[in-house]
Amino acid sequence: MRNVINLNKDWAFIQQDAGLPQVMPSDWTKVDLPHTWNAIDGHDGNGSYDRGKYWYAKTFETPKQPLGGGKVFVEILAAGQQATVYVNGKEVVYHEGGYSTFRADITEVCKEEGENLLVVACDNARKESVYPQSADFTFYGGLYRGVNLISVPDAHFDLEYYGGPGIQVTPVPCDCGGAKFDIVSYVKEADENFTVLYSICDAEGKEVASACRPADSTAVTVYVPEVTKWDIDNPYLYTVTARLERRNETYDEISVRAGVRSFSCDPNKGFIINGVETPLRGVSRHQDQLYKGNALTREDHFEDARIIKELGANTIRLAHYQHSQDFYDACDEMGFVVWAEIPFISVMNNDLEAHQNCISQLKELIIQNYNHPSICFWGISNEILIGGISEQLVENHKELNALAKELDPSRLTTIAHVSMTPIEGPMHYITDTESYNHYFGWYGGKMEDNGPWLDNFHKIHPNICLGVSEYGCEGIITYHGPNPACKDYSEEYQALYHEHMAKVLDERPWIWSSHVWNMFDFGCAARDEGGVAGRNNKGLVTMDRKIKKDSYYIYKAYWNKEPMVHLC
Ligand code: GCB
Repeated sequence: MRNVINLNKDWAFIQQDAGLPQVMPSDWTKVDLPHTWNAIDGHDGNGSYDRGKYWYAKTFETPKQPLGGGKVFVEILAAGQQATVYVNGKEVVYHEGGYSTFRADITEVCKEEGENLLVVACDNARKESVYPQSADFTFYGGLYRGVNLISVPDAHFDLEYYGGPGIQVTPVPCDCGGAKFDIVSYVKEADENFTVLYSICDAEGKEVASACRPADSTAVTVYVPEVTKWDIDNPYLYTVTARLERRNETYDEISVRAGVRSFSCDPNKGFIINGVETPLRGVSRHQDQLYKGNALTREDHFEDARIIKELGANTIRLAHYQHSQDFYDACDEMGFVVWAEIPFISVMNNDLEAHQNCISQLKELIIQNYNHPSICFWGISNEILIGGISEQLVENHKELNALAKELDPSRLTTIAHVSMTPIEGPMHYITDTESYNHYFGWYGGKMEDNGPWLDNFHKIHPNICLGVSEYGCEGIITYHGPNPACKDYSEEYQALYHEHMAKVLDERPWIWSSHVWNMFDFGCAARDEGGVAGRNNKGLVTMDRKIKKDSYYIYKAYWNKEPMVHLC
């Protein structure tokens, strides 16, 4: 059976390019994961934060390899932003992109006896070919999600293909009240004597269906005659387990959760889930907190999701990159419809290498997160217009969209256009749905411009499903201006703006989704606005999660089924 060993404790860390150590360094700082070296820097608003190559080291014993032979993998849940991993002085993997999981087979370099030295060099310096290249948030560096060792027998479920779980489950509801689960698992080194046993259990742990396949042909469709659907108000989850066996002996086992739901978008009816028109109204989220940076625990992720649930939102845009598995788990459990995206943002690099990075980040996003029922949309870019609309830009988008559809025909694709993307032109009709980031009432124009702009677009493109991917304005809790109607960073103006926007969106249920920018204030080393430096203050809640701004309560009143009660 597989054995997963958490390696989060007792690392040595050094904040300089120290070079590859040969033995466990005794004079480096002791840290536990998750860890970032930017947790407390980048808050002075001068744009500078510590960006460079820093080193982590840890010793470990080679795990016992099950059933003789076997393999050992190191799993890095994410490393900001480029990382090289060494075991006993040998490079085992180099990875670009700070938001996805990657693994390396380290069997050959592990010692049979005694301690091994694992070293990771993380580098968050700007690299031209790695996205994001330029964006309005801090690119934290470090081993900010955690590291595991995984040992498996020679015959095992795949661990190497783009960091995926080794199994893909696509549940499709049938009209009869049941569902078919299309399942495929990816098996390594298993001959014709192996079989894969699949079992589907309901939320109470009761098996509702099972199947068995030879290991060389693992795709199967399993029918469950009666299902409870996954929905926003009732996020019902099944567990699908795959067991790799030979002569009744289990070699490997993996379990993932799955939810049965149907969804679509219609230009006039908006988002439809399980046959019910359901306007998606919610928020965007970045994965950081004050003085923790992006080194968040599973509890931190779940707490964020809980605050968003309490607000009454039914959707979250996970901007602008792949978030932690913990957060997708929270969304599966709490019933959010998720828009997940890659950091193809602001500015495109024409080099082929950069385009390849974009492609591999999209592959990782989809392959690693395929089984999360909360995800309904893959976002292929955000505001990628600096430099204008070139033929290459359009081509790259078409290619990314086609790739997303090829890897996952069961979901819809989307894009976040910058406000000035022309209403007509080649950036339209590429993705299944489209959205605009609009800041009328903040960066330019008046808040009253939003409604007419949306109506006009809808008139010109009656066949495009239109959403509002970002809207918002800064609101700083310590600032209360004399005139709430002035765009002055005050909490009052922010509340006035959101009161207007909540109504604009409420009156247009055909807008398939809208996402407030942002649920929480977030780290942005380059900003110094309204007297609070180093962060973007457009959150409905402060970066330390301690204070809910006035605008939070506007949405709470709009979106919650429970009436709000004011106690004097
Ligand atoms: C945008 C970007 C987002 C920024 C936001 C802002 O359009 O997509 O990354 O943070 O504007 O606050 O300016």
